[in-house]
Amino acid sequence: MLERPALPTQVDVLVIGAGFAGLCALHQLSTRGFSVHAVDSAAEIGGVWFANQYPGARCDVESVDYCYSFDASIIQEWQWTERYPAQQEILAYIRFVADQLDLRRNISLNTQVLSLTFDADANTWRAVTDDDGQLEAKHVVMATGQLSAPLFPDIPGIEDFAGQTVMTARWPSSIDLTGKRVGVIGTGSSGVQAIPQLAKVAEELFVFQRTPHYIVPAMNHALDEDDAMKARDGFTERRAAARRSPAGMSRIVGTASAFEVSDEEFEATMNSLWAAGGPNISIAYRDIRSDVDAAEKVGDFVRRKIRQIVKDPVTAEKLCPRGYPYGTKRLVLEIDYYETYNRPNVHLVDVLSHPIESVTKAGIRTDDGEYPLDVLVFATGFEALTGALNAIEITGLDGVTLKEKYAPGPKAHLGITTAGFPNMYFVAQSGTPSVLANVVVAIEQHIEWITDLLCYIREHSFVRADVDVAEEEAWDIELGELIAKTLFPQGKSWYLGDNVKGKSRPNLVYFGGLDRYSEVCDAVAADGYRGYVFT
Ligand code: N01
Repeated sequence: MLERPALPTQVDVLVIGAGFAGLCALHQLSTRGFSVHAVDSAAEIGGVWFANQYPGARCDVESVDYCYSFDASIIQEWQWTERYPAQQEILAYIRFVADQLDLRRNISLNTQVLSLTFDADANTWRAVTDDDGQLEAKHVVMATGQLSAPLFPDIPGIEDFAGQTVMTARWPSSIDLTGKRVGVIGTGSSGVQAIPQLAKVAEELFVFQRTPHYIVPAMNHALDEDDAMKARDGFTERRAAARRSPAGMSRIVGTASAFEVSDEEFEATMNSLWAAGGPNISIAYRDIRSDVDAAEKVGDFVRRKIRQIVKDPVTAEKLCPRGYPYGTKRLVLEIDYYETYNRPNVHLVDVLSHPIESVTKAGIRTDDGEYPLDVLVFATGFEALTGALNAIEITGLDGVTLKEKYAPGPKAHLGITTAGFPNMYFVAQSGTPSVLANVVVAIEQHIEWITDLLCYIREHSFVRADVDVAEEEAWDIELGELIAKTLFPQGKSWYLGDNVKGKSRPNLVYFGGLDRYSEVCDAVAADGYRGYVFT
């Protein structure tokens, strides 16, 4: 029997999602005196860190930064054991936080919200859940995650496959790949993390690679007592710097151009950043993310590294990313990824040159042969930012659904509230910098802002907070202008919605940085929440 704690019938705030954002919202809003309840369709709290249990799943933000800042005792008591935390450790952290703050009593798990309908007379949202539960809430906080709706690839014949199919984003705990012929489709962050682990147990591993990604070493390592003490002592200062930074991490961004230094100096800098591990290669010089030639210089460096590590030159060339600027897909951090291709049981299949034609009963057929498989793993990504919202039937004013409104692309004032859907607030979703930043820092900024907004509404006895269409249009224009200044339009990525069929490059992400975004949000609040229309 699934655990289904009773839903309350009425609350001030319904929070949808019990991952990092949902728990933060639950805590902050309860602390400010609101009655709050969170629901999540999963069997446990944790959001993506509960869902993504594939072997090798790990965060690409350092553990000492990938955590909440709002509770001093949690900062003091929790001790991370690795530089880049594994999924199990992050989930343990989230559980620890929920228990410390006694959050579980206000969370209903195994509870999927099927629909949300705004009652314009009562100015409340009515939620209906999959077990016929009903709840009324004055406000709804959508903490539904950025990358929580996995994409199943559109390849003919998948239903004919006689073996087992698995998604990295829904990894079953029971699966045993020992002695199996395993195929993996997808070489983004999920695939790159899973492949070295799968290679250790599978008899044969076939990696079906379409676009080689730019991948750099994580150089993960254990953290000792000394590291933990430094992290605790420096936490407040480091977090304050993170909040003032574009990426929500305290880092030193190079001020020189990649062309102002000699080739020797460039190589030495890149080598030292490669050896240190992490994503800082991307910020070594000021123009790497804005000048295509500077990006290419870094791309050349990565390709040289691949050729040094991968022994078979044909495989090395296939792994070399080209044809799009460095940095325009999310940079992937790896542990033993390139080395894995030196194993005799690992085979790279270039499906860019030889496209997958179909999945057959026996395995995968490309235009130059068939690969017999026992298990097929899909690490094929997510419908970023809008996917989880689309899964709920959300009906706002005048019977308009969010799906209808968002069909041409999402538009929301500051990425937080969309006109016609009053009293609903999106956390760290489209139109915000969240996916380009340390998302936990972005979430905290959002929840603080939304909590202040709800307090403002309460103080003024307002019953409805909608936004002005002109303001959300202006925000969308700003998003577009910021995207146009970057190299991203020259590549294809989920940041632009390119991985979802039929999406016509909406302005999904705020490319101005978390620091600037926070300033804009603060100015809007200081101006009496400019753009909001209160009743
Ligand atoms: O998904 P992706 P992901 N045939 O979209 C390929 C976060 N995350 O789950 O590039 C063949 O990056 C697709 O190929 P192509 C992180 O933000 C973080 O790996 O479209 N291939 C691509 O290689 C990340 O960016 C962490 O040509 C197909 C792959 O599938 C985001 O989640 C860990 C295909 C999808 O890559 C998404 O990462 C994991 C097809 N039909 C995830 N369809 C960490 O914190 C898709 N592909 C480290």
